[in-house]
Amino acid sequence: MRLDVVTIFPEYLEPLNVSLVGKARTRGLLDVGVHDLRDWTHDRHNTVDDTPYGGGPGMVMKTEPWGEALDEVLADGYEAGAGAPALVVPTPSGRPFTQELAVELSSRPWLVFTPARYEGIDRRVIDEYATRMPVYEVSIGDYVLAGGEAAVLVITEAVARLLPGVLGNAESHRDDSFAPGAMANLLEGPVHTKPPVWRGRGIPEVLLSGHHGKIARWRRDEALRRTTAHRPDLIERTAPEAFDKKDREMLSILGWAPDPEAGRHGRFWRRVEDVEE
Ligand code: 6GU
Repeated sequence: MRLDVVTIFPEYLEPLNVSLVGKARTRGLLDVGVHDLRDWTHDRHNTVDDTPYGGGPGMVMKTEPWGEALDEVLADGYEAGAGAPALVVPTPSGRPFTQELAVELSSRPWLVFTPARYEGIDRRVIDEYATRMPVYEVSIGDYVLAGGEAAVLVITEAVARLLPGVLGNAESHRDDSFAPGAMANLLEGPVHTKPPVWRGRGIPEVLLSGHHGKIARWRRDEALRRTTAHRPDLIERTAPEAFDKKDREMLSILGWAPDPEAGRHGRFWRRVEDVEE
């Protein structure tokens, strides 16, 4: 896979040299280009922004540097035979970045990222490139960052670990917490390693039992415990068939009960205090 990033802060993308993504690069699984948007400015001050039409606070990134930069980066990739490009535009007004979208992006041969600063990029730039290639406007969560560079790092890491050969075990993605198409998406429970006692704290007995069935059940119960506590929405959107008898027992212990109107609202379990008699 080829990745290009056009930014006014190329040094912000240094982490792409490190750890999983860095290793994928040195192993030739990932070809990354980071480009300074200001290389495509022609004035003394390397201006990339201007005041917004219609007024209002902040500045807007100008069309011309982005147009020239993207034309050149795209021409270079085409020459190198990178495959069909897609533009990834990080923006708080984008669609939510999910594991499902990470999987979709990981199947593309070439991603070009356009992280913006200020109030964003002149809309005409995105509209222009959308006539030539798929454009993904993506948000990484419900909060506002000062710029899109950190989002590029987030998206890149989520995508890179899905590429063939990057992680050791190809099977493992299927069991990711948010793997698309899973019966239920549950958060992972706790994990432990040696020593067996640390500051007086031991390991749950069952993990030392060697009983694989009991261990799997314990992990599932812990996942249910954690998910009800931190992400009740994941329980509520799970189809009832995804919960077996033991799951239902655990959910009941955790204070969850079948929704009396199950089926009509597509949610099966709800917290007992929400249930009306
Ligand atoms: Cl992708 N960019 C910015 N600036 N803020 C964000 C974001 C992206 N995702 C969430 N907040």
